[in-house]
Amino acid sequence: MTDIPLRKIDHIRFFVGNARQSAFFYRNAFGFDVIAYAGLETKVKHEAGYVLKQGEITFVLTSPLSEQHPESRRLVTHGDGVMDIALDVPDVRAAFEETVKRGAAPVRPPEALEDDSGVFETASIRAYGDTTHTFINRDRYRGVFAPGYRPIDPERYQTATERPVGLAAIDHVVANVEEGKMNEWVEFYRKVLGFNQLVSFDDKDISTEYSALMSKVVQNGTGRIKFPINEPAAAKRRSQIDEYLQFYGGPGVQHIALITGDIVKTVRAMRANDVSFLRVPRTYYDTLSDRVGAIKEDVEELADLGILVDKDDEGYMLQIFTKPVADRPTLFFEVIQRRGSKSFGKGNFKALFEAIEREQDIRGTL
Ligand code: TYF
Ligand code: FE
Repeated sequence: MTDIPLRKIDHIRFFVGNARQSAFFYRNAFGFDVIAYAGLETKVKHEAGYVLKQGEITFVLTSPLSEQHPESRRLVTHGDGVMDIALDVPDVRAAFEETVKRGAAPVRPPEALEDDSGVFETASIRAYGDTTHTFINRDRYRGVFAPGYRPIDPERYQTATERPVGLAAIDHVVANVEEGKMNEWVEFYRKVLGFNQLVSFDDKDISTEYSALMSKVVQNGTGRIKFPINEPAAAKRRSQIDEYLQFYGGPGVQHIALITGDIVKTVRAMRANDVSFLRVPRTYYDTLSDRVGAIKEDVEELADLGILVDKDDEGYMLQIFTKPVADRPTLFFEVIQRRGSKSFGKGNFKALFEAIEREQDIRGTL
């Protein structure tokens, strides 16, 4: 199918129990600036919203202000998590009408929201589980984020955080779907949005002794938007994907990978801010040089911080994974630096999944 013209991921919207406190976390631990707010003080009655920015990354955190909020049940079903991956498009109506014609389920029809700052256009379709994609166009909008939002009160937060973390952009956003559904969702992105399949990992690539998963990556025509899709695969013990599906109460966003230009600096800063990362055994670093050859970074330093390295024929990449950021073992983050490689770290899957399984074992969910 032909591409639906998409410019980039505009923002990721999280639905959380206490947006005020989540904003504090993403600001002080992840290094985001809190730039805008919506809520009772801005005449928004049903929810509170905080807009956070770092580099090109925009996160929006929303919480319902009463049970009457149409999405309030999400919190019981899913806990905190991603509700929407918003896509910046040149033409909201065309994107909505064409994707619905190709089989997408409509969630909200095209709407032009207006305030003193101009016109803000939006429309939404359903993706996996309760996750949606909102098409957004802000070409005729000059406001800080969207109607209802005002710049954050400087009494509340100074714009710039004192300790820069250096996260720059979203690299990919990963979905977990039920067993047997991965190919259906790959087809959805191909058919409905005109994405291409980039790579595929089967259970042989990524099974450890105990558990397994399969994964395919779809991307848009420009390669700027990448969505890996995982499903659990049968194995001796319970897959991490099954654990996610149980605790999230269905399919949803598993992890968001954020690009940095200097992963050592970024991970140092996040660790200093008390972000918890997964650890692989120290022996991982004994064979690192044999596996990836010469790299610019100091291997001792990577070992101290727990940063993983993988390479392909175009270069290498460095990556690390946080532990889940909520009480449920659901959403987590990846920090990634690319030095030529376009890969997803296949060479790290075994060490990484074993590290995840050690956490599952502690939780009693393996
Ligand atoms: O996005 C990816 O494909 C990599 C690898 O549970 C990965 O980050 C895949 C599944 C998973 C954790 C990491
Ligand atoms: Fe990833």
